[in-house]
Amino acid sequence: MPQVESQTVEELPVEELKASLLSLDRLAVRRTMLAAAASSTPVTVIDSLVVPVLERIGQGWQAGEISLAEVYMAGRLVEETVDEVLGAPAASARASAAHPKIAMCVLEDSHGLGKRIVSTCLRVAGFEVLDLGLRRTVEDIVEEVRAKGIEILLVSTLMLRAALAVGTLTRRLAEEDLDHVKVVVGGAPFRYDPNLWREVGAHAWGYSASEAIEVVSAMARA
Ligand code: B12
Repeated sequence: MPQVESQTVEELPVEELKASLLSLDRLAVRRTMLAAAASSTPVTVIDSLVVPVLERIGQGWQAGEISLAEVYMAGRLVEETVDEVLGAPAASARASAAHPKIAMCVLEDSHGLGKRIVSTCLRVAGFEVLDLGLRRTVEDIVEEVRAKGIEILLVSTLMLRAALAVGTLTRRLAEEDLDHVKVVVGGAPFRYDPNLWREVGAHAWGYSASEAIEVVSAMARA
């Protein structure tokens, strides 16, 4: 059974957070997330509380029980508190000559919460991550990678169409002699289909923010 200091993952207040988000109770959302973070680790709160709650809300929307406006507001309320839960990145989280140059973007779509959380967690873990933003096209990214000398590119995609565009991205990087760049992917389509990352030519994928840290740490050591 996964154990997170004094609280097990099963004890995290999933229903409480979901109810607070759906009733737009900003103070209760903040209180619940910060209380959970105080008795477990910030990354666990994200991976085992916040992401599953947003997923449940998304399923409620698919089932026609929750409106898109409620999904939107839930995302916004989480965004308001997420940096506080994760804490400020350590002063040591600066560019280190020993670290490869890392960047993160959202390809094509506008679901920005995963990028924000993963890049903050990487910064907390001591990596500097250049933010290439949301709704980027394949050609934008190829240009940024070349201009900025990126060595590890993290791509977050939440829509299937965008996940498939990673295939075009890896092909274009190879055509431009940038195939030494390691492409790491994550987001809902890769969670639904565990073979998709290989099919689109990525070097690795991560299920969660903690897996993103593991993958990047292994690449930085290699
Ligand atoms: C919240 C949400 C929204 C919010 C976005 C708020 C925001 N600021 O981001 C709003 C309401 C705006 C929205 C809009 C839409 N959405 Co929406 N949305 C969601 C929902 C419910 C949760 C996404 C989320 O924020 N999760 C929380 C974050 C933290 O989780 P995450 O992004 O998955 O990130 C975690 C991991 O995946 C991983 N990770 C993420 N990226 C990366 C990258 C790397 C490199 C690594 C290693 C790891 C990693 O680490 C993170 C932390 O653990 C999902 C459902 C789902 N299952 O994901 C649908 C979902 C993504 N949306 C969907 C759709 C269809 C839409 C809309 C088209 C709806 C519409 N009709 O307008 C629009 C499109 C907007 C656009 N053009 O981008 C679909 C996509 C389906 C598909 N096949 O493409 C989903 C899957 C819902 C569904 N099941 O139908 N959405």
